[in-house]
Formats: sequence, structure tokens, C-alpha cells
Amino acid sequence: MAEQNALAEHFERTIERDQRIEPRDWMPDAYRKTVLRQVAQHAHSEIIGMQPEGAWITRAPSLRRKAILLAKVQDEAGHGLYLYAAAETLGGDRMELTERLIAGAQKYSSIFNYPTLTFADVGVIGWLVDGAAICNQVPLCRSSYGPYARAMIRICKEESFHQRQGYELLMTMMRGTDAQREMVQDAVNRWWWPSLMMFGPPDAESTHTAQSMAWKIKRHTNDELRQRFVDMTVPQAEALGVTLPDPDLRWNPERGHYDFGEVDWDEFRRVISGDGPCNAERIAVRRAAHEEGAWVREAAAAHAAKRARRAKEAA
Ligand code: FAQ
Repeated sequence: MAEQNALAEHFERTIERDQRIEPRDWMPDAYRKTVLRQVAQHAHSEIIGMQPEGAWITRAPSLRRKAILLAKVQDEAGHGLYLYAAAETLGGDRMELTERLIAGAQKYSSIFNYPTLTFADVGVIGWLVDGAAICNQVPLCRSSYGPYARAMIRICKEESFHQRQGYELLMTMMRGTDAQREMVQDAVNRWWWPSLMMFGPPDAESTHTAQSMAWKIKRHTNDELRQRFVDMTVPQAEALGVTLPDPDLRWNPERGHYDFGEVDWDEFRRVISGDGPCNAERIAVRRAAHEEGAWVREAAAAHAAKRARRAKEAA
């Protein structure tokens, strides 16, 4: 009992001093569970998030755009892998996590359940979706769980390239023909509100924020980050020459922030409970990839077993 108290006290002190919790450290079960939940959902989001843009790789309008898009989508795969590795340090099993994802038992970001209708969507995903991801993830570089915080540092550097390539693509299209400008505006109209939903439900309805903030897993609330994203994005939209589809969006000098309209939270709830425009398709594609990859996993396991046996024989 005394030992247990000392461990709990050490955990609390580590959090209080802004130091990191490492895999070898004692941690409360609820802490382990909620970090694992967040990290696993984040990993799933990166992997599912390859699909909407991946659909445009074969249809990219030039070799340059294709090379950029290939690199970006490949980066997302890498992010998923770092995050699954971080989940493993908490006792998560990668196979089990994937099975939970394809069974619909574990969530991934709502944003990836919307379709990519034109190549302008690739630019808008880079600008808005990666922009929102950066806004949300930069503070996670200071998350209290060490392996998660360290994974975030590299991920954020890569996300920053992703956002720039999106903005540059949109700038190019905005300097093009009327039809191209219309494509960009149409994509902005479709992605703006779903991007605001990425930050999660309003604080008053967020199940995990209070505890995750107390444990410094999260450093800001969902609403704080959503506001930061709006403030950051409005001037970028002006520079680009597009209109954000919100009649209530205006600068509030008293608050020193932009006011904005109400997100359609019914739509958000529908999408996260599996009923968005592309949920079924995203999961079906992921399930097929998992099943088609079974022989690779079997071959890798057989190879590892053979090497282990040889090493044992040689010893
Ligand atoms: N979608 O109590 P809270 C990317 C769930 S970026 C789906 O507020 P929490 C990069 C939430 O999990 C996207 N579910 O939860 C990229 C919880 O469900 P549960 C990924 C959502 O954890 C760009 C319930 O609602 N980024 O992939 C969403 O404190 C381009 C109650 O919510 C991250 O995952 C949502 N939008 O705060 C890739 C960032 N929002 O578990 C490819 C790390 C909430 O009780 C292309 N995660 N839920 O069943 C976080 O910062 C947090 O987990 C939040 C949610 C802010 C997402």
C-alpha cells in the first residue's frame, strides 16, 4: 500500500513538474487507457486519411503534383506507424487495434469520411485539414506521455510541408482560369465545416477533455484550438481570394478573435457514429487491404522465426 502510494505520488509529481511519463513508469490504469485510446484513434486517422487523397494519385494533373502527392500520402503511412508503435509501448497490440478499427469498434477522425470530388480537394485538404491537424498537434509535442510527444515532433514537421503544398497548389489554381477558381471555392465550401469538426465536440460536451487536461495529455480544450484555427485561417483565405462559407464570420475587436457560426453538431454525431458519406467505403477499403496483406504478415513472421531459430542454433 505504501509502495502504491509512493508510485501514485511520483506520477502526480512528474505531471506537475511538466516532465514526461515513460513506458517503464507506473501510471494509473485510466491514464494508460485514455492515452492508448487517443493514440490509437490518431494512428487509425493517419492510415484511413491516406484514402481520400490517395484516390487522386493516378489522376494528378502533372508529374510534379503526382510526386508531391505520393510523398504526402506515404508520410501519412509513416505517421500511422510511429503512432501504432507508441500505442504498443502502452500495451496495445497492433493487430487487435486494426481489428477494432475495421469492426467499427474504435473511431478515426470524422474528416476522412467526406469524398474528394476534384483535384482542388487535394489542395484544400492540405491547407485546411493539415492546417487543423497542425493546430491540434503542435501542443501535443508537449503531451505528458513521452513516446506520443516525441512522435508528434516529427509528425508536425511533415504536416507543415503538407500544409504548404496544399496552399501552393490552391494559389496556383487561383491564378488560373475561372473554372479553376470555382473548383477551389467549391472545395472550400465543402471542407470548411468538417475541418472545424476535427477539433472534437464543444467543451461542454467533451467526455475526456477535463481529465486529459489535468493529466496534460491535452494542453488546450477543443474550443480553444478551434478558435485558434479560425483566427489563423481567415487571413490565409483572404490572401488566397476565397470566401469561407460562414455568414457569421467576423472580427470581434472586444474578444480579439473571429466570431463564427454554429457547427452542425448533428452532422458531426452522425459521421462519428458511422453514418457519414464515406464511412462504409473507408472501412471496406481498409478491411480489404488488411485481408490482402495477410500473406505478407505470415511471411514476415515465418522469416523472423527462422532467424530466431538460426541465432539460437549458432549460440
Ligand atoms: N472525429 O471527449 P472528446 C490527421 C470522439 S489529423 C472522430 O473531446 P478527446 C492528419 C472522441 O474520440 C486527425 N471522433 O475526446 C492527416 C471521443 O470518442 P471515444 C487525427 C471524434 O479525445 C491530415 C468522443 O468523440 N488527429 O490524421 C472527433 O478528448 C491529412 C468525445 O470527444 C488526432 O487524432 C473527431 N473529429 O478529444 C492525415 C489528434 N472528435 O474515444 C491524412 C489527436 C472527438 O470516447 C491527411 N487527438 N471524437 O469513443 C486529439 O487531439 C483528441 O483525441 C480529439 C478529441 C481533439 C480529436
